[in-house]
Amino acid sequence: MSNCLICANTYEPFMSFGQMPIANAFLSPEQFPSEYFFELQVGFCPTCAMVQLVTQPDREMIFHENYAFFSSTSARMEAHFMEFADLVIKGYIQSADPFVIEIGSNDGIMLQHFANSGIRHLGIEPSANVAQVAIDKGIQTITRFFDEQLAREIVEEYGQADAFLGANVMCHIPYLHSVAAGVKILLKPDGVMIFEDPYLGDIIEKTSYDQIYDEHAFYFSVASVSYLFEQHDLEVVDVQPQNVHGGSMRYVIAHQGAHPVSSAMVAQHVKEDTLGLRSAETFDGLRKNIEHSRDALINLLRNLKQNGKRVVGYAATSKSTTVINYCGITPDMVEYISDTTPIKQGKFSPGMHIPVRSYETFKANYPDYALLFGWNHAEEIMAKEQPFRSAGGKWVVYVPKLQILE
Ligand code: JHZ
Ligand code: SAH
Repeated sequence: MSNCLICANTYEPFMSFGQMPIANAFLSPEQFPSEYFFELQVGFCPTCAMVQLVTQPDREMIFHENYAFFSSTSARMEAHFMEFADLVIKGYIQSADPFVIEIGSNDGIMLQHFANSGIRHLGIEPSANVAQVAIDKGIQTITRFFDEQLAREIVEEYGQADAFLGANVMCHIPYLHSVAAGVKILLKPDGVMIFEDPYLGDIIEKTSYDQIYDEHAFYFSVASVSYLFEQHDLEVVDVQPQNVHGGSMRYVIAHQGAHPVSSAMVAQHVKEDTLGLRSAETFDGLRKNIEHSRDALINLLRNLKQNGKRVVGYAATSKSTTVINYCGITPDMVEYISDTTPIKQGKFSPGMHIPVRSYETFKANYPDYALLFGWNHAEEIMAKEQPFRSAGGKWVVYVPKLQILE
């Protein structure tokens, strides 16, 4: 039995992935002996509907000055955050001298659009190396973790905000009550919080279990997010599904009663009941689907190895750490992983220690098969990798189900 981080009631984990390393802790051989592992377990709280990790490593072990994920590694995501900023500028900040805050602002992929438009802005980004990239672009950034205490300090120094933004960060923060309390203090009376994260409904529909790793403390639904904010006299007034990171949901939050609630909100609640997002049986089904997905992938990789095929991984994503370690994918099955991020290249993948090599290595000598760890960027990647296919290369994709694309 564990205690829910949102409503404090007890719940049972529905699945353990076994011992897992930190998803973004790419390492060198001298670090192998001291590599950190923890039991990755996930549970569903029947009281407030929140899906969550049972334990999460300390935040300083995950987010620090050598954080390996830089947001601006995908052209599709660059375009997505330009559209997000544009929506906020045109639709949500009407005051004379608006002030916009973003938590988890990373290398400035979204805030750069506010900075370039001369809008008062502030990024909150605890991982110093990625924050520095934003600072170098002229984006005002504080290198700290956001919580209620920091919210008080910001109000004192800068005043309240018109918009408080976050993408792929809220689900990373176990102390969400402190964040919500901070938002309550920080938002102007008619201000909005807008954030997006991978959506639980998509994870269940696609069996995209690789979204489950140390960084993701929560797997949100409209039901669980509504429950959280109601505790702080805030409410979800709109939801907008997003076609990124394998299916995300954008939530618009406001002070209770300050904005009308959209019909999309009402419709999504109904849809979630149909999807069974409040029912424990759904998660038993998810566990079974995850086990089938693992068996199918590992059998295929064993088979390819027996037939002497060369397989390499494409994109050393955080998600790949769960797939590789849960399925037991070893360096003799996957020769190396190609990745465009300099800080990951020359290192080894967490847990199974598959080498990470530059994208140029992939282009110089195509393998027989590329295992698409960046399946959420499939459209962007397939478009630029036509030459690989023309040369006879095949893709192995495992979400939503195992497929070989010739
Ligand atoms: P991508 C991270 O997840 C971590 P990850 C985090 N927890 C989260 O929620 C999301 O981001 C937002 C490489 N790549 O975006 C670059 C190529 O090599 O799926 C990166 O190393 N070639 C915050 O890590 C990695 O993929 C390419 O053509 O699962 C990024 O993977 C492309 C497009 C990417 O995020
Ligand atoms: N918004 C970007 C970055 C997501 S990565 C995008 O969608 O691509 C998540 C980021 O949140 C990391 O850079 C991490 O350092 C940051 N983060 C983690 N905990 C945080 C907290 N409590 N407050 C603010 N940022 C946090």
